Amino acid sequence: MKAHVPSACPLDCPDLCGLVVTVEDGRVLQVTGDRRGPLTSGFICGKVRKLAHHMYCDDRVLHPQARVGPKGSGQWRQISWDDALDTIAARMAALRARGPRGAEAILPYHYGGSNGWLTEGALADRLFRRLGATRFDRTLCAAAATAATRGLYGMMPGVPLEDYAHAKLIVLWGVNPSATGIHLVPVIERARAAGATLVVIDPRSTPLAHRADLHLALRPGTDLPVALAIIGELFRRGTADREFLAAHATGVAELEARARAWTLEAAAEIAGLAVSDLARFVELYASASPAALRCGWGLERNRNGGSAVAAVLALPAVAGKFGVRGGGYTMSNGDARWGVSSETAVEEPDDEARRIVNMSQLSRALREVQDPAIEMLFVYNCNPAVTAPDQRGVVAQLAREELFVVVHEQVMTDTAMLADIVLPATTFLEHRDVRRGYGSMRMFDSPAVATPVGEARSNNELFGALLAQLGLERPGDARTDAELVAKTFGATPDGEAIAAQLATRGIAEPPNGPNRVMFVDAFPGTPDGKIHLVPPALDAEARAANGVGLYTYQRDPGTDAYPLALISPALATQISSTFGQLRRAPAELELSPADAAARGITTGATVRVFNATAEVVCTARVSPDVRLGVVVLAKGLWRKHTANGFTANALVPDALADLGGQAAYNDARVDVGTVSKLSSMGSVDPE
Ligand SMILES: Nc1nc2c(c(=O)[nH]1)N[C@H]1C(S)=C(S)[C@@H](COP(=O)(O)OP(=O)(O)OC[C@H]3O[C@@H](n4cnc5c(=O)[nH]c(N)nc54)[C@H](O)[C@@H]3O)O[C@H]1N2
Ligand SMILES: Nc1nc2c(c(=O)[nH]1)N[C@H]1C(S)=C(S)[C@@H](COP(=O)(O)OP(=O)(O)OC[C@H]3O[C@@H](n4cnc5c(=O)[nH]c(N)nc54)[C@H](O)[C@@H]3O)O[C@H]1N2
Ligand code: SF4
Ligand SMILES: [Mo]
Repeated sequence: MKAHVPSACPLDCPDLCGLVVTVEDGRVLQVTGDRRGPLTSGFICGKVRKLAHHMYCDDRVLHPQARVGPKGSGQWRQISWDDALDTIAARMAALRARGPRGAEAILPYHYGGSNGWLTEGALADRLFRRLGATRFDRTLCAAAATAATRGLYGMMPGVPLEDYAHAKLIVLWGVNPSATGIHLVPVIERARAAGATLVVIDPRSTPLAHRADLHLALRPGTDLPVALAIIGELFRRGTADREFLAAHATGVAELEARARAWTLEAAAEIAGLAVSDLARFVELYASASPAALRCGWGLERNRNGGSAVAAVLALPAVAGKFGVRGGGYTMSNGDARWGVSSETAVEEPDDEARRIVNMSQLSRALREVQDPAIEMLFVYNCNPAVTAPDQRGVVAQLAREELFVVVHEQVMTDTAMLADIVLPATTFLEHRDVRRGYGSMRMFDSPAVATPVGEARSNNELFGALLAQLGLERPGDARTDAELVAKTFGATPDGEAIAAQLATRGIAEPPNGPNRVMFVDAFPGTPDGKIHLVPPALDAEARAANGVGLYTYQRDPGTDAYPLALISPALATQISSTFGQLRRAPAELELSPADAAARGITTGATVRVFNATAEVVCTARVSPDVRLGVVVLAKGLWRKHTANGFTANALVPDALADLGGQAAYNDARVDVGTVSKLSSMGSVDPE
């Protein structure tokens, strides 16, 4: 019998859509949007409308399997869950038995691709903490932005996306909602219909840049001088809101000094912009209110990224844009105050004395970390073979015979291909999860609505079984999803209020309401309740990373040999690499008409994108939407999408941004050449 059941989309997307899922005999037939949340409005993106294709595709992992041939050869033997768990638990126990730090030879590796509180942390964290495995720093995404936001404002909800409808000026800075958070687009259109001005700051002409009143197509990695020059100019023109700053901010004089070092002319020169366009931005921003600034993640992924986000987020403070509905900034609305923590149910504190590995430097860790070296890598919720920097290094390390690699996955990803044991994982309609939004300020508790395919098991089933098998369970541990949820929400009165909301409609608002106005009823979560414009801790962190400190521009890493900036923005059809197995179209490198002409490249040509580390062979597309000196190869492509099995990540150095240990994807510098012939093995002869 067909049923229409409510669910929610936990994919790594700001919108957190409510869903209506049509299910028949445990099988998903259709997925559409519902109206429980304020943003979804009954429509969802094409990716999730086609979720059934993902769930029932030929690449789905159905059973546990062990490799039989050499690593990566794709030869597998189906094994039982019991055998798989025995093998893994025995290896873990043996490493642990070597001594007090023996288990540090185990490295868990995970991100939050489509995972909420039940499938991201919970029993996995409990297992690896109790084992004493190497700890792990989650830095593939938002690490620099989070460090900057929390440093300046602490935990503080930003402008709710639905409040952009009230804005008279909307600034989209390094963000492309047309692909990465589509429900903001109609809100922006509503604001524009009511007379709002739209500014887009992005090296590419994104769909909204085409419609914008002003598009600043800056060079990648130059947001810092641009934002500082704007701040400096606001001070120079006397339009900085000194009264607001005196009441609500520290570090004003210090920021002013560092910003005044930049003139509009100097910033325009470095960023490749017209001075008049920068001046126009200053005028617009100084005069319009409410002004809503949506900061994305494009600007954090370079050596200046943390400082750049900090400077951009300082703008509404300097210009006095808070205190009205629709005024201020939005970075991550995951910082809404919920009064509950997913940590509560883990039952095992993190031992900060244990060593930690930065996930953005996976190849380096597998190659260099000693005493003990990493012997077992346990990957879940993640696809590092195509999402981490230094792809060549990562692939070479994963392919080492001595490294035991376990991958818990829904589909046979490029990472799973390099595993010793692959375990079948449920998708989000096949297990329960609880997720709070980072754009939409809502939380959903979404039950399992479909029967897991094959022998797929959820993360908590897997990690719960390993805890039991290794004798690491303790009396009173919350074990089932229901117990974990009860423990999480039972810990505080706020949690109980949220649980009551979730129990009635599956959706909850933050205890103090979702649509707060910054500096009216939402204030910085810093200890003194003030904005810290130059937080000493961030200054010190940046200094440790770049030798000079916060707000100090590090020059472009381009060289004569590799002059082009390679950026890797999101695809509309995938979430990072998720759903990539469904993509048939080959990878396309986009480049500007002038850069293409200078190299004799036309659309459809096979090209080689290269630097000293690697090369990627793919098809070129000449596009007027890309600015001079920039080439674009999307993030999340799979190895099958290029002619030589490497993607943008092979060209990405494993150096880090200035804050948060963030991967500096957009610091890749390359050149591009045509390719005369392509052998069947994908090796190339450069022309
Ligand atoms: N469809 C879809 N939606 C997604 C995702 C996806 O993969 N696909 N990913 C999700 C995840 S994990 C995240 S983190 C978010 C990311 O959401 P966004 O931040 O919107 O995504 P990106 O495409 O990475 O980057 C946004 C823009 O930054 C620009 N950019 C690149 N370098 C710079 C720079 O130096 N300065 C400036 N100002 N702009 C720059 C790019 O051209 C791009 O248009 O989206 C989420 N939503
Ligand atoms: N070149 C370049 N690379 C980038 C970026 C960039 O800008 N440029 N940005 C990056 C960004 S923004 C991000 S967020 C990262 C994302 O990096 P990843 O997290 O590695 O990427 P995803 O594609 O989201 O991979 C998630 C995987 O987890 C699996 N999965 C989903 N749910 C579950 C579950 O419940 N259990 C288990 N066991 N598995 C599950 C999915 O099938 C999928 O294969 O990539 C980064 N990579
Ligand atoms: S990926 Fe984003 S837009 Fe698509 S259904 Fe999920 S939350 Fe909504
Ligand atoms: Mo991300």
